[in-house]
Amino acid sequence: MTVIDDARLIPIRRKVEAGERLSFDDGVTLYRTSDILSVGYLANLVRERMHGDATYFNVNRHINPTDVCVASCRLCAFGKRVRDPKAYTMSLDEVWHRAGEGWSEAVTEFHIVGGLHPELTLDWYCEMLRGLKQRFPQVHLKAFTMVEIAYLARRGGISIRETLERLRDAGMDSMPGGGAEIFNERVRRIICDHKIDGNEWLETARTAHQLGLRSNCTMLYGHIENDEDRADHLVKLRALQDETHGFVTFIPLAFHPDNTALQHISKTTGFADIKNIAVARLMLDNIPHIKAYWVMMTPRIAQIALRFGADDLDGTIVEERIYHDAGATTEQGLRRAELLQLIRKAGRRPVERDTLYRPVERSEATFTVLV
Ligand code: V47
Repeated sequence: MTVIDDARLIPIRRKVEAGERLSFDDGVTLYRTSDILSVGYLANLVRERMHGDATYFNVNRHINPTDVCVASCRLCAFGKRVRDPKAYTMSLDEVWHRAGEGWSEAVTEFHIVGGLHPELTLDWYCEMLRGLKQRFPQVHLKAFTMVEIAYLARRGGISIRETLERLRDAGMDSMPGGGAEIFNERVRRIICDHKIDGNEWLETARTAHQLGLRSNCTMLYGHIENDEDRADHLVKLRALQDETHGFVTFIPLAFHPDNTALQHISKTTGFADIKNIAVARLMLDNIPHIKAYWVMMTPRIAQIALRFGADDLDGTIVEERIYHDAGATTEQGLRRAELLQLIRKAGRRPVERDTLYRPVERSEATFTVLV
């Protein structure tokens, strides 16, 4: 039992201790309070109830086949116009070659996302996936945000379901959580007006889950959204999860303003980053994992988050572009040993996992997924 400084949290503590669901209003109250220790205490209670001391990480590699993007979102520093001399698009051979580069430790996951390229076709992406599976049959392909799927469907003149089926049949194993941003339309119109809207993002996720694909989900905070927008976003994710049970992990993403059209906005603080982890753990009672994405939070804050509701640090990554284009000063990748050290020094028990959280046993160059 801890001392609760903010009396508004007392009814919330009662609900959390009784395992009851929190409401939209509770979410707003949690975002409004400065009593971060009480919020963290409650989030840690839930985290330990669900996972004990286990803290997950994976050995993965990010691949961003192109930064060409037709969307021009104000929030983004990664996407470039097709004629921008600084834009790049990898050939299929380059994607396959890049996938095998980097550290010697065998990766268990490729995390593949890119811009909305006006010329790359669904067939091109399917060939990319088939080529990766052929060369790296043991590696899980977590590929394409709901935004990329919806764009490929629209360009190809086919349904979202058929697009997902074709990608799945070509080797897509699951999907990352990006592109959700904030579902509120007022905010979305300002930060990413050329993207699918919140309902379309949710509908695409629903279809993916109905096809048996698992995915992650995210929320971008620290720009022009308010407490109600964030609580609403979490409640909408929770409602879809009640229906499909398809979300594996939630990742709160802090807005990085550098080199974006919103660079006048201040960077988020450590306080906000920790708070977003804790509130997510409390509100998303049906999503198994909360990820403290170290690239975005810095390894130091991500480590603290392991005591405020997070049970996952993400992975080795090797080469990150989206956050580094927007001013992230963290490393491009971390070694497995560094992730182990961060987790152990937080007094937690590291568990290497695959994308679907099955434990992994490994030597340097090979791994076995324990089922
Ligand atoms: O979709 C883009 C966001 C996302 C900026 O599923 C920005 O395991 C902050 O989704 N500042 C990509 N955020 C990252 C992402 C992700 C990362 C790690 C793990 C997983 C997972 C997913 O980053 C984008 C967008 O929401 N983003 N620009 C920016 N300037």
